[in-house]
Amino acid sequence: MLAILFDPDTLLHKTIELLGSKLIPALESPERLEAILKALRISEYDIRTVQDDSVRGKERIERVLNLISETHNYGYLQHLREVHDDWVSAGLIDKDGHVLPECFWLPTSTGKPMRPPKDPFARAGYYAFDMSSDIMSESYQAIVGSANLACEGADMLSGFSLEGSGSDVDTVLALCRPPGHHCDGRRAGGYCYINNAALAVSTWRAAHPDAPVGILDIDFHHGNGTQEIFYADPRVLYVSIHGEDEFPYYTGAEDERGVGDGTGMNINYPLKVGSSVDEYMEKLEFALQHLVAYQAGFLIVSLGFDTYHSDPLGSFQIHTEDYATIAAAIRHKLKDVPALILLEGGYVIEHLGANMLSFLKGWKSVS
Ligand code: OKP
Ligand code: ZN
Repeated sequence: MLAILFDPDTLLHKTIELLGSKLIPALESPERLEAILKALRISEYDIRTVQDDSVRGKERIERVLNLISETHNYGYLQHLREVHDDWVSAGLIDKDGHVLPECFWLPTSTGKPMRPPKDPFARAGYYAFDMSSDIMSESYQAIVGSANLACEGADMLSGFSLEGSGSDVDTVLALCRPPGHHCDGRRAGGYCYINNAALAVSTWRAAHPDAPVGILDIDFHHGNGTQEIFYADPRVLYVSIHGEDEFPYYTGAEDERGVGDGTGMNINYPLKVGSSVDEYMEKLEFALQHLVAYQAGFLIVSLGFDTYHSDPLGSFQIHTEDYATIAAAIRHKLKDVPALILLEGGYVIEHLGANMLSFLKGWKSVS
């Protein structure tokens, strides 16, 4: 059975980004999620709202932060929580202003470790790797809400049992926003602030300490953050199919295979700009074979619809009906594995709803 999770707090995050030399509303917008919600409601999917009342809200944030701190840097989390207020107090912006970085940290020959600058203005660039990770007044609330959905989803699935004694929910779709796969635990970037997949792994591990976890990343962009967090981890197999030489530009090559005990546990399938759905399916079959061979007991799907043919940030030739084929292929190969589907990118608002419905139709067609 499929459960869908949503938190209204995630709609509070409304950011800006540069297009050429102009600041515009970011493509990663609340309207994306609203379009998906609308389509799901019209098709009578049951959506569970993860409500935030004040008492539970505080507990929730504490629990989420505890779990996040396994993979995310303490100073970074503090920065996410405080930088907007710090900028307001310093007179840099008004309450409705935006935090955008000026200067990024770069490796140097001095041998000095990187250290956060004291000046809150300078700090923004220390904790980010690009300018698509604006922080506004309510970003933090949305970021924690989004991360919490991943956490709740993993929790729901950890009670799943094939024998029928536990929960019968075997798939959770967490309607996360902001997305997570570009965040490496100490830098925001690519619209991502907390790595929601990493948080789901931490949640799952609390119940199943040594179980192998598989992550299939089918957003158009390489999940550099997820790769980074699990690069040396032998208990997490990360497999990604993504546009070659596209954002985030510096990672995603085939020769990035993991390190130490994690060698072989990171698998990248870069695909050329303009690749067809047939070329895509070929890589997907390889990706699925690896996940099956690994015998993952828990599957996380980082799902982006920016593989859609007309996406402004993607370049594959994938159409609405293809998402059913993709989902059915995943489900067919990994039928008995509890799956947490996390929303990542996808920017053609008018088609996001149909694309999600198509994906779910394909997923449910295999049982
Ligand atoms: C995030 B995800 C547009 C610049 C966009 C960031 C792309 C982030 C993609 N002016 N740069 O993986 O869908
Ligand atoms: Zn993407």
